[in-house]
Amino acid sequence: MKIGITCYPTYGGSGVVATELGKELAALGHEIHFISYALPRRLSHFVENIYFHEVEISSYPLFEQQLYGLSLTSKMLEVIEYEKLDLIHVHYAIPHAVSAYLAKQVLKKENSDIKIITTLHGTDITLVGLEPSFLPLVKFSIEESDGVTAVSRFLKEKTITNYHINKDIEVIHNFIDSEAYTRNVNENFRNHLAPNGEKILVHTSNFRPVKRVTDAIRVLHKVREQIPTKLLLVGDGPDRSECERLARELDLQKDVIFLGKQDGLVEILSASDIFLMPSQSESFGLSALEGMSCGLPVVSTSVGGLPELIVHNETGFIAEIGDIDRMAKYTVQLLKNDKKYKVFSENSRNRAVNVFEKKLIIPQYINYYEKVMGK
Ligand code: GMT
Repeated sequence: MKIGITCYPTYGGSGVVATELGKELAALGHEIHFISYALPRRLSHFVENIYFHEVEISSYPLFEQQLYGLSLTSKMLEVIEYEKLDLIHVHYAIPHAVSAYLAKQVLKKENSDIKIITTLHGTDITLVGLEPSFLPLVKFSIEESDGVTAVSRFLKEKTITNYHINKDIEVIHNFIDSEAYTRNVNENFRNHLAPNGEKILVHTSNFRPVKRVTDAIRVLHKVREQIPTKLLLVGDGPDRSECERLARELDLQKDVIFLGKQDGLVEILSASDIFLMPSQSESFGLSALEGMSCGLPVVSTSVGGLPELIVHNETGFIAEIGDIDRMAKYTVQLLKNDKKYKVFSENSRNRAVNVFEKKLIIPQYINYYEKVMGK
């Protein structure tokens, strides 16, 4: 198949899923055309069967704001026509699904039957899409897509109830390359981070308010009352300054290690003991899956799709949003009991491999493409 993929190219789960999916499809012989405003981060080197088309955003003195949605439609039109695409798969509804819909309408006049598949990832449905000004357009673009997938059962249900959508939505969970994401401890690195043999908690995110990163710092504060522990914070975003301020206020500036944006996640996850995910909203939790694949038990909140990923009392523990005491209690339980920790760590790895490995999930996308294409 010849497939166009549109996603946000920066850090973020939807871009990661889109790019890794494209790479896997290309490896299976499909021709993949990424259409985005910048090269997706995970597409850093040449891959056979993958092409990149940059959306040029026109500037003109009259346009005080950029016309990204329209520029994207124009680029889609060009790529669909000249590369003879069979379908366009857009990741994150806003504005990608609308841009694709418009391209399809333009091409109808030329008897094209390009198919549009939209994958819903999270805040496109649970937060941004619910803004009254966006809601009707998000609903419309979902209803007009030829196929729609959601990354969890939770997100599917939310879409149906919040947008009153009467349409089949296919649940296809996030996936992991469990061979790449496997525990590989670099003792020097671990000793550097925790020179006195401290335990290590880790959290990776884009530091948006929805991730409640400050809760991870408060959990560390509680855990340290019982066990010497460090917290690695990977990523960057709007709440980073607030996190740095809180770490200073709690006198944890030496124990909260801000690593910023990082590419070498496996090394960092492998050096850690427990993954913390205190999110307020999380449609699936790809970063927690990356941790699980590296053998980390996850202590998280019970929101969104997290219970579809984390099995309470088997691969980690689930608590209510903001319940710092409980998250700290669960963390201490695991850190204090080596035998229990080992069982949870193995369960985490096994669940990542047996349920969310890319070899199991990629065929679900291919089957869905074929269904939508009417094959
Ligand atoms: O919805 C977002 O926050 C954007 C999106 C992204 O691009 O980072 O994240 C979502 O998509 C991931 C991949 O499908 C999911 O694993 C994340 O749980 C989800 N984030 C949220 O729901 C907050």
